[in-house]
Amino acid sequence: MHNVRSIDPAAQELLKKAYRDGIETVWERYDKQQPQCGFGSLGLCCRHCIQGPCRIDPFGQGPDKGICGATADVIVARNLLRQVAAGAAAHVDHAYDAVEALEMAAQGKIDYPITDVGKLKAIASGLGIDSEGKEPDALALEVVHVAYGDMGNHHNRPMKWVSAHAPKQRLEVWESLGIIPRNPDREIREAMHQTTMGMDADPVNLLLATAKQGLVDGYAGLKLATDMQDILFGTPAPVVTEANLGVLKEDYVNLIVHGHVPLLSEKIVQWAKTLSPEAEAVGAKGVQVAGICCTGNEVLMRQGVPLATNYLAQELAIVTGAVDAMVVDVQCIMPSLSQISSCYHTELITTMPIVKIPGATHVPFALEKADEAAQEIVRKAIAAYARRDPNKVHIPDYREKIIAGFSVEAIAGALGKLDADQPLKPLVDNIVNGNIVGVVATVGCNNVKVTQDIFHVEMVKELLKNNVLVVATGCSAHALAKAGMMNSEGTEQYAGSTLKAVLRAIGEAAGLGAPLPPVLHMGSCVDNSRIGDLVTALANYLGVDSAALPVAASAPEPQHEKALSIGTWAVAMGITTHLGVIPPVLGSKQVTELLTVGLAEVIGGKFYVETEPQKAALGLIEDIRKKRRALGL
Ligand code: BF8
Ligand code: SF4
Repeated sequence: MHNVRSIDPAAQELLKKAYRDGIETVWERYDKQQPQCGFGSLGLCCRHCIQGPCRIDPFGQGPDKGICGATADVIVARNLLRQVAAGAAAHVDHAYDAVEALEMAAQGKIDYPITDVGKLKAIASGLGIDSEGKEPDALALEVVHVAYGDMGNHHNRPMKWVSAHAPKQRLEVWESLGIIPRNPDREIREAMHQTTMGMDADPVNLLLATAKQGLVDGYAGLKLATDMQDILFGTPAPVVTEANLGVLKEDYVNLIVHGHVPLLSEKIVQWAKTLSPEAEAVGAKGVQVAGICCTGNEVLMRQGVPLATNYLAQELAIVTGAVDAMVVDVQCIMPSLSQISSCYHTELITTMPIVKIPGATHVPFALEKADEAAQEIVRKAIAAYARRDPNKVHIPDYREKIIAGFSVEAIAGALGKLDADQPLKPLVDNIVNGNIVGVVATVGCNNVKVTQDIFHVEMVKELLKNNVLVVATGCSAHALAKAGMMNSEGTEQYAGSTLKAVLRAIGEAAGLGAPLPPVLHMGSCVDNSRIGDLVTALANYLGVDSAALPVAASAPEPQHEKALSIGTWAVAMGITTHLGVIPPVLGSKQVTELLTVGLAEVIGGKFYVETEPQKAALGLIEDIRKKRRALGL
C-alpha cells in the first residue's frame, strides 16, 4: 500500500479532479481489493482442473499438496509457465498481424507502403536471401515466406528468426538446453499442454520450458514485430517532441491513440493531418494526436507524435475533459475507460475483433479498409469536439521536451560521426575505459502496487549518477520522458561526470549542438528487440557471449504477463534482470531459488528482485562491475 499514488504532477492534479468529478480510478479499485489473496500472491493456487481450486498452505499447517498430488513447487512453476506463455502469445499475435500486413502490402492488396527498403534488404540478407536485382515487393514476399515458414514449421528445426538473429554463443547454450523454439504456435500450445492436469511435475523441466517461452517471445514476438513494422513504416530516427498530458490542447480536437499495434495508429496520424480543415470548420485549430502506452511509443518513434501518458494514468487522460476520442487497439486497455468516458463527452472507440468493451463504439479495423476506419475515427473525434463541455475541461500544464527515435540504426548513425567505419567502437571504447560503467535497459509497465513512475525515476537517477547509460522502452520510457530525462538538460542535471562528457562529445559530433540525452528512448515493448539487437551487435563485435557484457535490465514496475515474458527472454540472453515488484513465485522455495540463483549456472542470466529503487540501482551496478572484472576491465 502507498500514500502517494503518482509522482507525475499531471496525474496528481487530475486525481484531485477525478475526486471532485466523482470518478473511480484504478487506485480506488486497488484499495477495494485489499487485502489481496495470499495464496494467489505466492503463486500457490491451482485452477488447472475442476477438482480444484487447490491451495497449498504456505505456513506448513494445512495441505502441502493439491488433490492430484501437485506440490507447491509444481503449482508455482506451472503457473509461471502459463503466464509467460500468455505474454508470448500476445506478442506473437501482434507480430503475426504485422507479417500479414507486409504480405498484403507487397501483393498490392492494401494501401500500405514499404517505407524502408534498406531495412528490408538488411533483414533479407540476415536470413540468407539475396536481394540483388529484386524489386522490394518481391523481396518482401520472400521475407514473409520465411516468417510464415517459422509460424508453420512442422519440423524439429529451429525457427529461422532465432538462428538468424541470436548471438552465436547463445545459440549453443540454448541448443544444449534443448530450448530453441521451432514454431511459436507449437511451443505455446505445448506450454498449455505441459501445464494441464496430470502433466509435467518437474519444476526444473517446467522452468526450462519457461525459458523457451522467453525465446518465443523475443524472436517470434518482439523481433519479428519490430522488423515487419520498420519495413512497413520506417526505422526510427531522432525526433523532438514533448511528453505528458500538457500536450493536449484546449483549442484543438484531441485524439488519443492507445494500445500497441501501429497498423491503425499510423493511418490515424496521417488522416488527422489530412482532415484538419474539417476540424477547423467546427471551430478547432486542428487535430492533436497524442499517444498512450505502446501504440503511443510507435507513432512517437516514427512520426514524432507527442506522448500523453503511460499505463496507470490512462483513465486520468479522460478526466481532463479535453479528450474528444480515445481509440484503442490491443493490450493494456482498462475496461473502466468505458464507464469514465460516459461521464465526459469522450468517444471511446474499440477497433479489434478481440477487444470489445460494452459502452464503447466499435469501428472494425481491417487492413483492406484501414483508410476508411481511420477517417471514420478522426471524424468521430471532430464531431465529439462540438459536444465538449468547457466547464469540465482541465489540462494540467505539464509537458517535458524529449528527443526519441533511438533505433540501433539511429544510435549507430550518431556514433558513426565519431568513427564511420566502426560505429560501435566509440561506445565500446568508452565502456572499456570506464567513462561508461555499463548499460541498463529499463523496460515495462506501471503497477498500481507502486507509486506511479517513482521506481523508474529514482532508480535511473542513481544509475545515471554512477555513469551508467540507460536505454528505455514501453511505459518505463514514458515515465523517464515525463521526468525530463530524455533531453539534453537531463544530461546536465542527472549524468555523472564521465558519462556527461561522452554524451556531450557524441551530441556535438552528431550535430545536435547539445548533449545526447542520458536515457535513450528505443521504442515500444516489442522494440525491446532493438535492445536485443544492440546487445547482439556488441557481443558479436567483441566476440564474447552476451552473458559476459556489462549490461543489465530492469522492469521496475511490471504489471503485465508480457513483462514476465520479456524478462524471461532477457534472462535467456544471459542478462541479469531486475524486477521491482515481486512476481507470484515466493510460494516455492525451489522455483524462487532457481530463478534468482540456479538458472544463472546453466543459462548465464537470472532474475533479481529488489523493491527499493536505490538498492536496486546499486545491485545492478554491482552486477555490472562483476562482469567488468570478469572481462578484465
Ligand atoms: O507493452 S509497458 S503497461 S503498455 S505491457 Fe502495457 Fe506494460 Fe505499458 Fe506496452 Ni509493455
Ligand atoms: Fe488441484 Fe491438481 Fe487439479 Fe491443480 S491440477 S486444481 S492441484 S487437482
